[in-house]
Amino acid sequence: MATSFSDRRGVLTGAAAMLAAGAARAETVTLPFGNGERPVATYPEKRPMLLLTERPPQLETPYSVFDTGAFTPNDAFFVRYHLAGTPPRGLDAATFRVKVGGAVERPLDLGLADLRRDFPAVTLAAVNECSGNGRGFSAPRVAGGQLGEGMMGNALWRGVSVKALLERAGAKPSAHAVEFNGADRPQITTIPDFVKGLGIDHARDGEVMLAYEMNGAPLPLLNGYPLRLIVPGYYGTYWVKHVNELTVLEQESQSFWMQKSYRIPDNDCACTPAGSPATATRPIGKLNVRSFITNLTDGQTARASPRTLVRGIAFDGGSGIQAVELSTDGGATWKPARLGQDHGKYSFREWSAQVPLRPGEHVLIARAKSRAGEIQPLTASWNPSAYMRNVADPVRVTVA
Ligand SMILES: Nc1nc2c(c(=O)[nH]1)N[C@H]1C(S)=C(S)[C@@H](COP(=O)(O)O)O[C@H]1N2
Ligand SMILES: [Mo]
Repeated sequence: MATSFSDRRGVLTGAAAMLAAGAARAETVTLPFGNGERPVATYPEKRPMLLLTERPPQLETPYSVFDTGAFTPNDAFFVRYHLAGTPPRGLDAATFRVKVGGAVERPLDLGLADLRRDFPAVTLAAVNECSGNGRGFSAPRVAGGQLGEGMMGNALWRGVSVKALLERAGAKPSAHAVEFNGADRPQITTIPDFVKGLGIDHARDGEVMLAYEMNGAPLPLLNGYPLRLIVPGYYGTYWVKHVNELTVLEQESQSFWMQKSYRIPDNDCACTPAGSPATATRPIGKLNVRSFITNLTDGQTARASPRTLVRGIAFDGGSGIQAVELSTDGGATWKPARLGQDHGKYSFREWSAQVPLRPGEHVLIARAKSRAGEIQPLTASWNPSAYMRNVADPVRVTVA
Protein backbone atom coordinates (compact mmCIF):
# COMPACT_ATOMS: atom_id res chain seq x y z
CA MET A 1 0.00 0.00 0.00
CA ALA A 2 1.43 3.30 -1.04
CA THR A 3 1.01 6.30 1.17
CA SER A 4 0.67 9.46 -0.81
CA PHE A 5 0.47 12.96 0.53
CA SER A 6 -0.56 15.52 -2.01
CA ASP A 7 -0.22 19.29 -1.83
CA ARG A 8 0.85 22.19 -3.98
CA ARG A 9 4.36 21.87 -2.56
CA GLY A 10 4.76 18.29 -3.60
CA VAL A 11 3.46 14.77 -3.70
CA LEU A 12 5.57 12.57 -1.47
CA THR A 13 5.26 9.04 -2.66
CA GLY A 14 6.07 6.15 -0.36
CA ALA A 15 8.94 3.81 -1.04
CA ALA A 16 6.53 0.95 -1.64
CA ALA A 17 4.83 2.76 -4.50
CA MET A 18 8.13 3.54 -6.19
CA LEU A 19 9.37 -0.02 -5.89
CA ALA A 20 6.10 -1.28 -7.32
CA ALA A 21 6.59 1.13 -10.23
CA GLY A 22 10.12 -0.24 -10.73
CA ALA A 23 11.87 3.07 -9.99
CA ALA A 24 15.52 2.99 -8.97
CA ARG A 25 15.19 5.65 -6.31
CA ALA A 26 13.52 4.75 -3.04
CA GLU A 27 11.59 7.98 -2.86
CA THR A 28 10.68 11.00 -4.94
CA VAL A 29 8.84 14.22 -4.34
CA THR A 30 6.74 15.65 -7.15
CA LEU A 31 6.52 19.42 -7.07
CA PRO A 32 3.18 20.61 -8.44
CA PHE A 33 4.33 21.88 -11.85
CA GLY A 34 5.37 20.19 -15.11
CA ASN A 35 8.50 17.98 -14.82
CA GLY A 36 8.37 18.52 -11.05
CA GLU A 37 9.51 15.05 -10.01
CA ARG A 38 12.60 15.21 -7.77
CA PRO A 39 14.59 12.36 -6.31
CA VAL A 40 15.17 12.52 -2.58
CA ALA A 41 18.93 12.40 -1.97
CA THR A 42 21.19 12.21 1.06
CA TYR A 43 24.43 14.22 1.09
CA PRO A 44 27.08 14.53 3.83
CA GLU A 45 25.78 16.53 6.81
CA LYS A 46 22.29 16.66 5.25
CA ARG A 47 19.06 14.84 5.92
CA PRO A 48 17.17 13.59 2.82
CA MET A 49 16.65 16.61 0.53
CA LEU A 50 15.03 17.22 -2.87
CA LEU A 51 17.70 16.86 -5.54
CA LEU A 52 17.55 19.45 -8.34
CA THR A 53 21.00 18.78 -9.87
CA GLU A 54 23.92 16.58 -8.87
CA ARG A 55 26.69 18.56 -10.60
CA PRO A 56 26.77 21.08 -9.06
CA PRO A 57 24.83 19.89 -6.01
CA GLN A 58 21.54 21.76 -5.68
CA LEU A 59 19.22 20.64 -2.91
CA GLU A 60 15.82 21.91 -1.80
CA THR A 61 14.58 21.84 1.77
CA PRO A 62 11.52 19.59 2.22
CA TYR A 63 8.67 22.06 2.76
CA SER A 64 7.48 20.44 6.01
CA VAL A 65 10.69 21.66 7.71
CA PHE A 66 9.34 25.23 7.67
CA ASP A 67 6.54 24.15 10.01
CA THR A 68 9.01 23.13 12.74
CA GLY A 69 10.18 26.56 13.95
CA ALA A 70 11.70 29.90 13.04
CA PHE A 71 15.19 28.47 12.45
CA THR A 72 16.08 26.04 9.68
CA PRO A 73 18.29 23.21 10.96
CA ASN A 74 21.72 23.05 9.31
CA ASP A 75 21.10 19.54 8.01
CA ALA A 76 17.93 20.71 6.25
CA PHE A 77 19.25 24.02 4.87
CA PHE A 78 19.02 24.30 1.05
CA VAL A 79 22.08 24.18 -1.21
CA ARG A 80 22.75 26.20 -4.34
CA TYR A 81 25.95 26.22 -6.45
CA HIS A 82 26.75 27.45 -9.94
CA LEU A 83 30.03 25.85 -10.92
CA ALA A 84 30.79 22.20 -11.65
CA GLY A 85 33.36 20.77 -9.25
CA THR A 86 31.64 22.22 -6.21
CA PRO A 87 31.83 22.09 -3.29
CA PRO A 88 35.59 22.68 -3.39
CA ARG A 89 37.70 19.88 -1.94
CA GLY A 90 40.28 19.95 0.81
CA LEU A 91 38.89 22.85 2.83
CA ASP A 92 40.14 22.72 6.40
CA ALA A 93 39.36 25.22 9.15
CA ALA A 94 42.88 24.75 10.53
CA THR A 95 44.65 25.91 7.34
CA PHE A 96 41.97 28.10 5.71
CA ARG A 97 43.06 31.69 4.98
CA VAL A 98 41.08 34.77 3.98
CA LYS A 99 42.86 37.69 2.28
CA VAL A 100 41.84 41.33 2.18
CA GLY A 101 43.51 43.33 -0.60
CA GLY A 102 43.04 45.89 -3.35
CA ALA A 103 42.66 49.56 -2.37
CA VAL A 104 43.77 49.14 1.26
CA GLU A 105 46.72 50.48 3.29
CA ARG A 106 47.56 47.11 4.91
CA PRO A 107 46.60 43.90 3.05
CA LEU A 108 45.48 41.14 5.45
CA ASP A 109 45.98 37.39 5.38
CA LEU A 110 44.06 35.80 8.25
CA GLY A 111 43.26 32.35 9.57
CA LEU A 112 40.00 31.46 11.31
CA ALA A 113 41.75 31.56 14.70
CA ASP A 114 42.78 35.17 13.94
CA LEU A 115 39.17 36.08 13.10
CA ARG A 116 37.92 34.58 16.37
CA ARG A 117 40.70 36.08 18.50
CA ASP A 118 41.29 39.55 17.05
CA PHE A 119 37.79 40.72 16.13
CA PRO A 120 34.54 41.08 18.07
CA ALA A 121 31.95 38.43 17.22
CA VAL A 122 28.71 39.56 15.58
CA THR A 123 25.59 37.36 15.93
CA LEU A 124 22.51 37.86 13.79
CA ALA A 125 19.47 35.87 12.62
CA ALA A 126 18.94 36.24 8.88
CA VAL A 127 17.05 34.61 6.04
CA ASN A 128 18.99 33.32 3.05
CA GLU A 129 16.66 33.04 0.08
CA CYS A 130 17.59 32.19 -3.50
CA SER A 131 16.38 34.77 -6.03
CA GLY A 132 14.56 32.01 -7.91
CA ASN A 133 12.74 30.47 -4.95
CA GLY A 134 9.35 29.36 -6.37
CA ARG A 135 10.48 29.78 -10.02
CA GLY A 136 8.75 26.52 -10.95
CA PHE A 137 5.39 28.25 -10.44
CA SER A 138 6.14 31.01 -12.96
CA ALA A 139 3.53 31.33 -15.71
CA PRO A 140 4.62 31.52 -18.43
CA ARG A 141 7.53 29.34 -17.40
CA VAL A 142 11.12 30.49 -17.76
CA ALA A 143 14.53 28.81 -18.09
CA GLY A 144 16.57 28.09 -14.97
CA GLY A 145 16.26 25.73 -12.02
CA GLN A 146 12.60 24.79 -11.62
CA LEU A 147 12.49 25.48 -7.91
CA GLY A 148 9.66 24.82 -5.48
CA GLU A 149 9.48 26.88 -2.32
CA GLY A 150 12.28 25.18 -0.40
CA MET A 151 15.16 27.43 -1.55
CA MET A 152 15.10 29.54 1.61
CA GLY A 153 16.21 29.16 5.21
CA ASN A 154 16.76 31.11 8.39
CA ALA A 155 19.79 30.69 10.66
CA LEU A 156 21.62 32.37 13.50
CA TRP A 157 24.93 33.47 11.98
CA ARG A 158 28.02 34.28 14.00
CA GLY A 159 31.18 35.81 12.63
CA VAL A 160 33.18 38.97 12.02
CA SER A 161 31.83 42.14 10.45
CA VAL A 162 33.34 43.14 7.12
CA LYS A 163 33.44 46.63 8.62
CA ALA A 164 35.96 45.50 11.26
CA LEU A 165 38.12 43.80 8.60
CA LEU A 166 38.12 46.89 6.38
CA GLU A 167 39.04 49.10 9.33
CA ARG A 168 41.97 46.81 10.15
CA ALA A 169 43.08 46.79 6.51
CA GLY A 170 42.58 50.54 6.15
CA ALA A 171 40.36 50.91 3.10
CA LYS A 172 41.59 53.90 1.04
CA PRO A 173 39.35 57.00 0.73
CA SER A 174 39.00 56.12 -2.97
CA ALA A 175 37.32 52.79 -2.07
CA HIS A 176 34.04 52.37 -3.99
CA ALA A 177 33.10 48.69 -3.74
CA VAL A 178 34.24 45.35 -2.34
CA GLU A 179 34.43 42.09 -4.30
CA PHE A 180 34.01 38.73 -2.58
CA ASN A 181 35.40 35.51 -4.02
CA GLY A 182 35.08 31.96 -2.71
CA ALA A 183 37.31 28.89 -2.97
CA ASP A 184 35.22 27.37 -5.77
CA ARG A 185 36.80 27.99 -9.19
CA PRO A 186 35.41 27.28 -12.67
CA GLN A 187 36.79 24.13 -14.28
CA ILE A 188 36.75 25.57 -17.79
CA THR A 189 37.96 29.04 -18.74
CA THR A 190 34.80 30.07 -20.57
CA ILE A 191 32.83 30.04 -17.31
CA PRO A 192 33.42 33.09 -15.12
CA ASP A 193 34.47 32.65 -11.50
CA PHE A 194 31.66 33.18 -8.97
CA VAL A 195 32.43 36.68 -7.61
CA LYS A 196 29.96 39.18 -6.12
CA GLY A 197 30.29 42.87 -5.30
CA LEU A 198 28.80 45.24 -2.75
CA GLY A 199 29.05 49.02 -2.55
CA ILE A 200 31.60 50.14 0.04
CA ASP A 201 29.02 51.68 2.39
CA HIS A 202 26.90 48.55 2.28
CA ALA A 203 29.94 46.31 2.88
CA ARG A 204 30.84 48.28 5.99
CA ASP A 205 27.38 48.76 7.50
CA GLY A 206 28.45 46.57 10.45
CA GLU A 207 25.90 43.84 9.67
CA VAL A 208 27.46 42.37 6.53
CA MET A 209 29.72 39.68 7.96
CA LEU A 210 31.93 36.69 7.35
CA ALA A 211 30.26 33.88 9.33
CA TYR A 212 32.14 30.91 10.79
CA GLU A 213 29.11 29.57 12.69
CA MET A 214 25.56 28.71 11.69
CA ASN A 215 22.99 27.91 14.41
CA GLY A 216 25.81 27.44 16.92
CA ALA A 217 27.85 24.96 14.85
CA PRO A 218 30.47 25.18 12.10
CA LEU A 219 28.89 25.69 8.67
CA PRO A 220 28.11 22.49 6.77
CA LEU A 221 30.52 22.12 3.83
CA LEU A 222 27.63 22.57 1.38
CA ASN A 223 26.63 25.87 3.04
CA GLY A 224 30.07 27.47 2.79
CA TYR A 225 32.41 25.86 5.33
CA PRO A 226 34.45 27.21 6.91
CA LEU A 227 33.53 30.86 6.18
CA ARG A 228 30.82 32.59 4.18
CA LEU A 229 29.53 36.06 3.51
CA ILE A 230 26.20 37.03 5.13
CA VAL A 231 24.37 39.96 3.56
CA PRO A 232 21.32 40.42 5.80
CA GLY A 233 18.14 41.27 3.90
CA TYR A 234 19.67 40.53 0.48
CA TYR A 235 19.10 37.59 -1.86
CA GLY A 236 21.29 34.52 -1.40
CA THR A 237 23.31 35.21 -4.55
CA TYR A 238 25.40 37.72 -2.54
CA TRP A 239 26.12 35.24 0.27
CA VAL A 240 29.45 33.97 -1.14
CA LYS A 241 30.42 30.58 0.32
CA HIS A 242 33.94 29.44 1.23
CA VAL A 243 34.88 33.13 1.00
CA ASN A 244 38.67 33.55 0.95
CA GLU A 245 39.30 36.80 -0.92
CA LEU A 246 38.01 40.35 -0.37
CA THR A 247 39.18 42.95 -2.86
CA VAL A 248 38.53 46.65 -2.31
CA LEU A 249 37.83 48.32 -5.67
CA GLU A 250 37.90 51.94 -6.80
CA GLN A 251 35.04 51.30 -9.27
CA GLU A 252 32.05 48.96 -9.29
CA SER A 253 32.53 45.22 -9.67
CA GLN A 254 32.86 44.08 -13.27
CA SER A 255 32.14 40.45 -12.36
CA PHE A 256 29.92 38.54 -14.79
CA TRP A 257 27.73 37.64 -11.77
CA MET A 258 27.05 41.37 -11.20
CA GLN A 259 27.02 42.74 -14.74
CA LYS A 260 25.33 39.95 -16.70
CA SER A 261 23.58 37.68 -14.25
CA TYR A 262 21.22 38.13 -11.30
CA ARG A 263 19.72 41.29 -12.75
CA ILE A 264 16.09 42.41 -12.54
CA PRO A 265 14.02 44.82 -14.65
CA ASP A 266 14.93 48.35 -13.62
CA ASN A 267 11.44 49.54 -12.62
CA ASP A 268 9.33 49.70 -9.45
CA CYS A 269 7.75 46.25 -9.84
CA ALA A 270 10.95 44.56 -11.14
CA CYS A 271 8.61 43.08 -13.73
CA THR A 272 7.84 43.03 -17.45
CA PRO A 273 4.71 42.06 -19.41
CA ALA A 274 4.61 38.23 -19.40
CA GLY A 275 6.99 36.87 -22.02
CA SER A 276 8.86 40.09 -22.78
CA PRO A 277 12.47 41.00 -22.01
CA ALA A 278 13.51 43.98 -19.87
CA THR A 279 14.85 47.07 -21.62
CA ALA A 280 16.99 48.16 -18.66
CA THR A 281 18.16 46.09 -15.69
CA ARG A 282 19.83 46.54 -12.30
CA PRO A 283 21.45 44.04 -9.92
CA ILE A 284 18.96 42.18 -7.71
CA GLY A 285 18.92 43.55 -4.16
CA LYS A 286 16.74 43.16 -1.09
CA LEU A 287 14.32 40.33 -0.37
CA ASN A 288 10.73 41.31 -0.93
CA VAL A 289 8.06 40.62 1.69
CA ARG A 290 6.77 37.07 1.77
CA SER A 291 4.74 34.69 3.93
CA PHE A 292 3.85 31.02 3.86
CA ILE A 293 1.21 28.84 5.48
CA THR A 294 3.21 25.88 6.78
CA ASN A 295 0.76 23.58 8.61
CA LEU A 296 -1.92 23.19 5.93
CA THR A 297 -1.26 22.25 2.35
CA ASP A 298 -3.08 22.85 -0.90
CA GLY A 299 -5.62 20.16 -1.71
CA GLN A 300 -5.82 18.94 1.87
CA THR A 301 -9.01 17.86 3.65
CA ALA A 302 -9.64 19.06 7.21
CA ARG A 303 -12.26 18.62 9.91
CA ALA A 304 -14.81 21.33 10.56
CA SER A 305 -13.93 23.25 13.70
CA PRO A 306 -14.80 26.59 15.31
CA ARG A 307 -11.05 27.06 15.96
CA THR A 308 -8.73 25.67 13.31
CA LEU A 309 -5.07 26.54 13.87
CA VAL A 310 -3.36 28.04 10.82
CA ARG A 311 0.29 28.96 11.15
CA GLY A 312 3.33 29.86 9.13
CA ILE A 313 6.32 32.13 8.64
CA ALA A 314 6.95 35.58 7.17
CA PHE A 315 10.00 37.71 6.35
CA ASP A 316 11.13 40.70 4.34
CA GLY A 317 14.29 42.52 3.30
CA GLY A 318 15.06 43.88 6.75
CA SER A 319 12.42 46.35 7.88
CA GLY A 320 10.79 43.54 9.85
CA ILE A 321 7.27 42.12 9.72
CA GLN A 322 4.54 44.56 10.67
CA ALA A 323 1.56 42.21 10.34
CA VAL A 324 0.30 39.02 8.77
CA GLU A 325 -3.35 38.74 7.74
CA LEU A 326 -5.26 35.56 6.95
CA SER A 327 -8.23 35.11 4.64
CA THR A 328 -10.37 31.97 4.61
CA ASP A 329 -12.54 33.15 1.71
CA GLY A 330 -10.05 33.62 -1.10
CA GLY A 331 -9.16 37.19 -0.19
CA ALA A 332 -12.66 38.67 0.28
CA THR A 333 -12.11 39.32 4.01
CA TRP A 334 -8.98 39.35 6.19
CA LYS A 335 -8.23 38.80 9.89
CA PRO A 336 -5.01 39.66 11.68
CA ALA A 337 -2.75 36.76 12.72
CA ARG A 338 -0.78 36.74 15.97
CA LEU A 339 2.95 37.24 15.46
CA GLY A 340 5.41 34.92 17.24
CA GLN A 341 8.71 35.79 18.91
CA ASP A 342 10.77 38.51 17.25
CA HIS A 343 14.24 37.10 16.49
CA GLY A 344 15.31 40.29 14.71
CA LYS A 345 14.30 42.13 11.61
CA TYR A 346 16.13 39.81 9.18
CA SER A 347 14.70 36.58 10.62
CA PHE A 348 11.74 34.37 9.81
CA ARG A 349 8.82 35.53 11.99
CA GLU A 350 6.37 32.85 12.99
CA TRP A 351 2.66 33.69 12.98
CA SER A 352 -0.57 31.85 13.85
CA ALA A 353 -4.32 32.33 13.79
CA GLN A 354 -7.38 30.40 14.97
CA VAL A 355 -10.17 30.47 12.43
CA PRO A 356 -13.61 28.85 12.19
CA LEU A 357 -13.82 26.42 9.28
CA ARG A 358 -17.30 25.24 8.34
CA PRO A 359 -17.90 22.30 5.99
CA GLY A 360 -17.20 23.20 2.38
CA GLU A 361 -14.38 24.46 0.18
CA HIS A 362 -12.13 27.19 1.57
CA VAL A 363 -9.32 29.15 -0.03
CA LEU A 364 -6.85 30.20 2.65
CA ILE A 365 -4.43 33.02 1.88
CA ALA A 366 -1.81 34.56 4.16
CA ARG A 367 -0.51 38.01 3.32
CA ALA A 368 2.37 39.76 5.10
CA LYS A 369 3.04 43.46 5.45
CA SER A 370 6.51 44.78 6.23
CA ARG A 371 7.28 47.66 8.57
CA ALA A 372 8.41 49.53 5.45
CA GLY A 373 4.78 49.29 4.25
CA GLU A 374 5.36 46.71 1.54
CA ILE A 375 2.51 44.20 1.14
CA GLN A 376 2.35 40.88 -0.73
CA PRO A 377 0.42 41.05 -4.02
CA LEU A 378 -2.56 38.76 -4.65
CA THR A 379 -1.66 38.29 -8.30
CA ALA A 380 1.79 37.26 -9.51
CA SER A 381 3.88 39.61 -11.62
CA TRP A 382 6.37 38.25 -14.16
CA ASN A 383 10.04 38.78 -15.07
CA PRO A 384 12.30 36.88 -17.47
CA SER A 385 14.26 35.05 -14.72
CA ALA A 386 11.27 34.54 -12.38
CA TYR A 387 13.18 36.21 -9.57
CA MET A 388 11.62 37.62 -6.39
CA ARG A 389 8.34 35.72 -6.52
CA ASN A 390 6.21 36.86 -3.58
CA VAL A 391 2.58 36.44 -4.58
CA ALA A 392 0.34 35.40 -1.64
CA ASP A 393 -0.26 31.72 -2.41
CA PRO A 394 -3.77 30.25 -2.07
CA VAL A 395 -4.10 27.04 -0.03
CA ARG A 396 -7.31 25.21 -0.95
CA VAL A 397 -8.80 23.12 1.86
CA THR A 398 -11.88 20.89 1.76
CA VAL A 399 -13.58 20.89 5.16
CA ALA A 400 -15.83 17.97 6.03
N1 LIG B 1 31.12 30.16 -3.55
C1 LIG B 1 29.83 30.24 -3.91
N2 LIG B 1 28.98 30.93 -3.13
C2 LIG B 1 27.67 31.02 -3.46
C3 LIG B 1 27.16 30.43 -4.64
C4 LIG B 1 28.09 29.71 -5.46
O1 LIG B 1 27.74 29.17 -6.50
N3 LIG B 1 29.41 29.64 -5.05
N4 LIG B 1 25.81 30.57 -4.94
C5 LIG B 1 25.07 31.67 -4.30
C6 LIG B 1 23.61 31.57 -4.39
S1 LIG B 1 22.90 32.01 -5.86
C7 LIG B 1 22.81 31.29 -3.31
S2 LIG B 1 21.12 31.32 -3.44
C8 LIG B 1 23.40 30.95 -2.01
C9 LIG B 1 22.84 29.67 -1.45
O2 LIG B 1 23.37 29.38 -0.18
P1 LIG B 1 23.32 27.93 0.40
O3 LIG B 1 23.80 26.97 -0.63
O4 LIG B 1 24.12 27.91 1.65
O5 LIG B 1 21.86 27.66 0.74
O6 LIG B 1 24.81 30.81 -2.06
C10 LIG B 1 25.45 31.83 -2.83
N5 LIG B 1 26.87 31.72 -2.63
MO1 LIG C 1 20.55 31.90 -5.73
